[in-house]
Amino acid sequence: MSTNIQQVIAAEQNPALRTIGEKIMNRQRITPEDGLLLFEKAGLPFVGALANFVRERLHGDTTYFNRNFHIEPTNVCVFACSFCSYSRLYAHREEGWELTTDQMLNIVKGYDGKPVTEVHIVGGVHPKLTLEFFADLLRKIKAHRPELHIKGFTPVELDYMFRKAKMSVEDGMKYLHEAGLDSLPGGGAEIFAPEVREKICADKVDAIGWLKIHETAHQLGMHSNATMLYGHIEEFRHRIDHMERLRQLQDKTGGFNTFIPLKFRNKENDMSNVPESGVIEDMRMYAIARLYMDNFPHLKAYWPMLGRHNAQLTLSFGVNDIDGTIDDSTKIYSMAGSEEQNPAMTTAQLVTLIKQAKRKPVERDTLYKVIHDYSNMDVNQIDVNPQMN
Ligand code: V47
Ligand code: SF4
Repeated sequence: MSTNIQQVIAAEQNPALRTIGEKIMNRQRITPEDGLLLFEKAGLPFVGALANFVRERLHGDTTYFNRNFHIEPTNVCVFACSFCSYSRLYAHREEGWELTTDQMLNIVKGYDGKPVTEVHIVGGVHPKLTLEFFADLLRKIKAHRPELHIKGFTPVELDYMFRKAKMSVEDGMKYLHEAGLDSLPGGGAEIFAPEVREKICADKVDAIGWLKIHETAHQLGMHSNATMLYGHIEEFRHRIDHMERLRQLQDKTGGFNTFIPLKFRNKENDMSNVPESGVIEDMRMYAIARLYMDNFPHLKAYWPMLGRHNAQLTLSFGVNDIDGTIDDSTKIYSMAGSEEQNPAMTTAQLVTLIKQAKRKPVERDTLYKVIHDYSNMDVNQIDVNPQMN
């Protein structure tokens, strides 16, 4: 493996890129300037080979997925992010949806007897859905199925809930954690740089607020993920600034599990005039993320956003996780024009997708504990065993 990567580095014409390649090979951290140079000058074969080298050094061929479903309590939202195809303003709430606690509990009960390990709860910011409402929901889900991991709420939702309840971030996070919240998903981060944020999501929690909520969760012993919405009006330097802020917080807390670059999709939103990135740029984004985020154990390609075939391709460009079965329980990405209009994959389909990429499919829980290694299992065996679907 190392001989190949040495050959790739030696064959690179640009001496500055060769120096970056050597740093990566020698486990040295690359700087923001190095990251910018990779975005500006490096071809996909170069960053791709390096990212694959790092991925295999960390995880070999292991590629994780999980069995999960989403609950989207509402798409009514007080904010008006211009990239969002999913939300409806409070003034037009009759066009949106708003689930009751019983309806959400019934969704959870619909998975009784099925081997899901995680529920992902995220939605719009509805002014009437309070901290107390969500704490009650968490308690009821845990009372029904204590072992189900609840990954829920972005800092956008949390910041609004805490402020309305007049609670500090510390007290609010502690309260929800005690009610049953296990970890935080990565959403709401978008692009941290204020000059971009004010154009695409001016009124919601800023970078400092987002990072503070994740830091507080980490201090409570909770884990979380981080995302970056890329491929719209941001410049490469904004991507580096975003990743650098996350890398610094991770140095401090070690609480992030996964970094998830999210490709901007441009259907039915106020940024439909902005073209979507192409596949080469997508793969370069994943590869450079793997090289830059050296203290993030995992890099995830979220298949409902990227489409399953491009998600499969990312497995050669640094990615070691493709998220879960989903079971057609999320609308954020289909409404934004993803090719996955009804995102759902069986365990057998996920295993096949990973095996086709010549990787080793491993089911994980939210915290990356191995649940089952499918590398030596025939996919037909999965279908006949209902416990595995
Ligand atoms: O913050 C909204 C993004 C995010 C669009 O932690 C869009 O495991 C592209 O964060 N085009 C929420 N992206 C989803 C999210 C997430 C998803 C899956 C797994 C995890 C995890 C987290 O969705 C938002 C925003 O960045 N988003 N609209 C759009 N048009
Ligand atoms: Fe609301 Fe989230 Fe959509 Fe922004 S991205 S409008 S905060 S649902």
